[in-house]
Amino acid sequence: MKCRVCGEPAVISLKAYSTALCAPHFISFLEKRTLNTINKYRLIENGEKPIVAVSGGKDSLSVWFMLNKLGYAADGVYINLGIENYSDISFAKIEKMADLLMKKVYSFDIKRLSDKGIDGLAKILKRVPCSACGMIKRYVMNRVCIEYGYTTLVTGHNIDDEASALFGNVLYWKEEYLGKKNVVLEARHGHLSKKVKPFFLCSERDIAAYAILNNIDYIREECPFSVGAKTLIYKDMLNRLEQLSPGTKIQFVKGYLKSFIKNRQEDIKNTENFCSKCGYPTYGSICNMCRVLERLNIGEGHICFDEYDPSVLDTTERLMT
Ligand code: Q46
Ligand code: ZN
Ligand code: ZN
Repeated sequence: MKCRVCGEPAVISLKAYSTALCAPHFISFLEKRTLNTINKYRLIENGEKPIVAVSGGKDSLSVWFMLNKLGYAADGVYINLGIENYSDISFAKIEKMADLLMKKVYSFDIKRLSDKGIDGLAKILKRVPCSACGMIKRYVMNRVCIEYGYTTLVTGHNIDDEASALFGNVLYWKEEYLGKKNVVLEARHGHLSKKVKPFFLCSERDIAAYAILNNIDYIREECPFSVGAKTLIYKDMLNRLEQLSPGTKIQFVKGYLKSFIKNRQEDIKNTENFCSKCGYPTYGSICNMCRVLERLNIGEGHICFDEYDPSVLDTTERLMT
């Protein structure tokens, strides 16, 4: 197998494009594709200040690395879920990348809320961990953007994430979610940051290859709560379809964006209120996060952030941490 561009041995084949590429040409292919996505969908425009939601996994660390390489100076934001043998390792990978990029990371420790990790907190709230986690992440990440002046929250979602979430929503006709998913969600009312997904046309496999070829040190383990998740089953099914018919996932997601989204955006705008306690967007009168704070009997002061800033550490300090 030879690289289609230079004829050197290829390291990856891209079936959806009927091509194979060597390491340097694959890296530049993925970077160009991402840059085209950013420009075509106006994900990050002149004057915007992006921040990347980082988890320590391949997708978020790769998008953080790539954006900075492409000239988009982006800091990071991390939610420490307090999961033993997972959260600390994840944060160590994030710090390492922050040092390399010389970028700041804001982190929110979930133990600030109840002294417990996500599973303990979820039990108190009578929710499953992923539902509590999703709600807290959405709230906290949006709040970091607004409080620290970032205009655009970047996530590492890829085509496999998008296609599997869409598949699940269609399968159970979850109309309340259909139409809300998009490659870009615009900022609103000064209380909701813009949210973008520069990797939404890149596959998980391509991003893993990009991370490995760039020596990005990411956490290989998945979050323990993802085991048995339906989205993993959908991903597997869609991968099988993709093998039989390359390009299926891209068509599925692009088709949704073209035909479904336009009709739904107006409905969404009309159903949004502001929380009477914290002022952030909600669909009821009080947002879910404020309900959690009430339930735990704690105040808004518990939503605060730690900052890791490699540019203020001297070299010795950095080497010791
Ligand atoms: S939702 Fe669930 Fe993920 Fe949160 S608790 Fe882990 S698996 S990290 S995207
Ligand atoms: Zn080549
Ligand atoms: Zn609120």
